[in-house]
Amino acid sequence: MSLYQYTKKRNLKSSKEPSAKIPQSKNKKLIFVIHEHHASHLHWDLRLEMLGVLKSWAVPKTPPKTKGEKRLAIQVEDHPLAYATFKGTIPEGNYGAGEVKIWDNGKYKLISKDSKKIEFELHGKKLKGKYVLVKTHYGNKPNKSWLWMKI
Ligand SMILES: [Mn+2]
Repeated sequence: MSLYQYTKKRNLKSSKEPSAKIPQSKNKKLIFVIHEHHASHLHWDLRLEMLGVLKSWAVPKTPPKTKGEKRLAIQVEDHPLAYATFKGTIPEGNYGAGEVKIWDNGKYKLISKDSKKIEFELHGKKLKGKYVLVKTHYGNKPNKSWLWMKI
C-alpha cells in the first residue's frame, strides 16, 4: 500500500525512475469530514478520502486550529465513502453508541503520503490550510498512533 520502502531504497535525484508523489487529478476532488462523536468518551473522527475509502483517525481532543497544536490521532478502521455525510444517533448497545455530528467537512488536497507521514491541505469551514499526520508510538496503541498538527 505504501510507497515508503520504494522511496527509501532509491535516490530519485540521480535516477530517473518515477517519484512516489501521488498524482493529483484535476477533476476529482477528495473529500474530508470531521465527526464530533459523543460516544462513551467524546472524541472527533478525522476522515480523509483515499483510494475510495475514508481513512479514519479518532482524536480525543478538539481538532487543531492553530500552528503548533498537536493532537494524538489513533488510526481506526477504514470507513465507506458514504459515511462522510452520516450524522445521527448510533443506538445504545451498538458499536460507538451515541450522537454523531458533522463538525467540519469539505474538500482537501493530498500533498504527500507515505507510511510515516501524510501532508494535506484542508478546505473546510472551520479548518483551512496545511496539516500533517506523523506516525508516532505515543500512547497505549503505539501501532495506531499518529500526531496531527497544523503546519
Ligand atoms: Mn468515533
